[in-house]
Amino acid sequence: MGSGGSRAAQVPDADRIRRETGFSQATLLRLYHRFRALDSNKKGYLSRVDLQQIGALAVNPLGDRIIDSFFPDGSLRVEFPDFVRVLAHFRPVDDEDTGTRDPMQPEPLNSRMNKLRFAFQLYDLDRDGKISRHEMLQVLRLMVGVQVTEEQLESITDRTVQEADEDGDGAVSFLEFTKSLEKMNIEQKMSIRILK
Ligand SMILES: [Ca+2]
Ligand SMILES: [Ca+2]
Repeated sequence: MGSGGSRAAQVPDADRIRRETGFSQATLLRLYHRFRALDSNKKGYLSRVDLQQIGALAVNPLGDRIIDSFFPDGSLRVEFPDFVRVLAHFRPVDDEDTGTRDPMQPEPLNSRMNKLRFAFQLYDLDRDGKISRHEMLQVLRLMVGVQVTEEQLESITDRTVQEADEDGDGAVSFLEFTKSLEKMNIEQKMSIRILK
């Protein structure tokens, strides 16, 4: 790994980002090149328009929501560490895991729980910790496409909320969300290959 060190040195803050995200040195370097290529007029950060050039997001029905999650707190620019941190949620499990994780370190960003947290906030637009019926409807509208009538969409929404809503408050809490997705292979669904 000796020669890799000097190359990765080009990436600002490389060691810290690697520890935090679990990306290998080589992947981090490639992501950095990708970041710089997406940065249309060499601003040093990415705008919304820059991110819309990522093909995997352009074809994803929730692509716009995912792009939103690069901009917490209404900021308009994504710096490299934030770019990598969001992408780390989509890092396929087992891709680069060495199996020698330090138990004192925080859970990796691509763990099942962190992927679920990330997915949950794509639904929970007002961030009150619950997916309301209305929020569920908006996501399902993005996902089911145009072949479904408004009426069918309403009934799919009702069924989806009812199936997950264990305490009967008409909304889906994070716990209810994780339970309803228990049988789903979220690790696989939430893996997007950004480098191709
Ligand atoms: Ca909500
Ligand atoms: Ca509930």
